[in-house]
Amino acid sequence: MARLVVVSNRVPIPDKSGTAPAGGLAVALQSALEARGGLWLGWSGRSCADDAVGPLQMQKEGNIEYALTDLTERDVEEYYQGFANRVLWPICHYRLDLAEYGRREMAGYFRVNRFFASRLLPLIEPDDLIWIHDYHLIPLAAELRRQGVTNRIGFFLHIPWPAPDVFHAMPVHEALLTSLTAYDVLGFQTEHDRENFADCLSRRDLAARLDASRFATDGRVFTARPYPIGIETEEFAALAKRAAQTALHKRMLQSLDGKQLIIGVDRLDYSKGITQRIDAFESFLTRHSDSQRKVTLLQITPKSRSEVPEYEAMQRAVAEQAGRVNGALGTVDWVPIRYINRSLRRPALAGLYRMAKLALVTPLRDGMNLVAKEFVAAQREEDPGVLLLSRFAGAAQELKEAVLVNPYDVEGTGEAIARSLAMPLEERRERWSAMMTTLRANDVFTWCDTFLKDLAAKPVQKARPASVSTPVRTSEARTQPLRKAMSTPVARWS
Ligand code: ADQ
Repeated sequence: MARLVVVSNRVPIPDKSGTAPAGGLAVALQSALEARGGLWLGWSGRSCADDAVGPLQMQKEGNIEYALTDLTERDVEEYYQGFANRVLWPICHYRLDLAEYGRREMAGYFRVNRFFASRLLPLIEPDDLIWIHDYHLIPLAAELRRQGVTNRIGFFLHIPWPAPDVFHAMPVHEALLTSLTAYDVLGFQTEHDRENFADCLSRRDLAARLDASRFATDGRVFTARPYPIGIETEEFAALAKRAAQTALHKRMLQSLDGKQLIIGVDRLDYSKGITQRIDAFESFLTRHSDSQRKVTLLQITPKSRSEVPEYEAMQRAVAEQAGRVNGALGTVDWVPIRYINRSLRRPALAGLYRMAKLALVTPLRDGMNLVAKEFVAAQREEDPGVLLLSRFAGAAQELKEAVLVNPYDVEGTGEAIARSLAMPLEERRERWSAMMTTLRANDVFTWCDTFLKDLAAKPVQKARPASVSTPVRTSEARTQPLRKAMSTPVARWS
């Protein structure tokens, strides 16, 4: 079996204390790396002055070598906070209105990708399979090809791929699309995302479609397919079962005092539809006043990306909104919404999912949404809770037996909450068991194996640089090889 090299923006270094079990994705990738032997490279999360980036920090755990690099403050500002989180993230989540294009940030994004390529280059062995993850690193394969790498390289996009009219609004869209054609296998969360990507390619005439999954460009063929990501289904179910015995679980049950628990779990992000969800919950309580004092919504929302102004503003908006609903509808002994801004450990989360009668998973747009899958896996077979799921989450393509809603339709979602809470046991069991069958058939280990099998089946590329043009504007000494590309005219940006 070929060695596996994984590259992602952040790297989940194992927690030696064992107190914070990693999420499903990290577990699956680590087990693939452990089996094949491998390397995982990414950003250390630290930033430093321009001339202070040191050597890679290497750490070996069993069969896996972790390689971490620092970035400069400018890198973090331009590549991570700038282009990745203020252009690509909003664009891929259909928020053209929030995208802030800046040439400096766009150039920084390509420059840091080139830097990652230069860090990875000396570590690559001839037969390695290279698997690159997510929107931070789209041009990485093109940079590696430019530096002579002929290995098989795959890419998986964890977030949605938008329709061409949205993607093409981004000034640098053509360079990004072209750089994706340097991969051997491109993985998307859903068929819909893959089709959007295929439409983008065809509108720009960048590749010829050979069949559903294969595309030809520049004398080579690459694959683009949906690989819906799963969770560690059986392990998560067992975790939830064990969590029900803990003291925390008992305290929580006590504090509910017989009220039904409705749960929402999301990173604080505008794509997650949290404000629309609270509006829907308020609408439900107002139109079904007999339910007041009988339910509690627990919204667990750790802050993320607080350095981006929209996130800071959203944090205030959600807190105010929850406070307003609690003020308007709450009583001395009943708080309708418990709003918590912290991350919970996985066992605690699993136990809360299991206790809940209903989960509100209502993103306005989401690549997959693993919370939906975790909630289902955590349920009790004999008396499962109901999953209320946005049609705009990738998970809705698989979990068709959830109660599917349009999160923009606040009153409709409010009515769906009422229907879900009243759903008879038999219907809940039927829906749950169908969803559980899906989750068992496609868990995160199957997802990982399927992708790697497809990648391993690809032929090794011929030794020649890919004709990928990447707009660049940099004078970084550590990115020497791209002098030529640096002369790319500014017109490419717009
Ligand atoms: P995220 O946007 O982070 O991921 P999601 O898939 O819902 O979204 O969650 C990822 C993980 O974070 C889950 O395992 C969940 O349990 C955990 N998590 C969320 N809130 C938490 C909390 N309060 N405390 C502890 N853990 C919490 C991106 C894409 C998604 C895609 C995933 C995986 O945006 O669409 O599903 O990658 O590909």
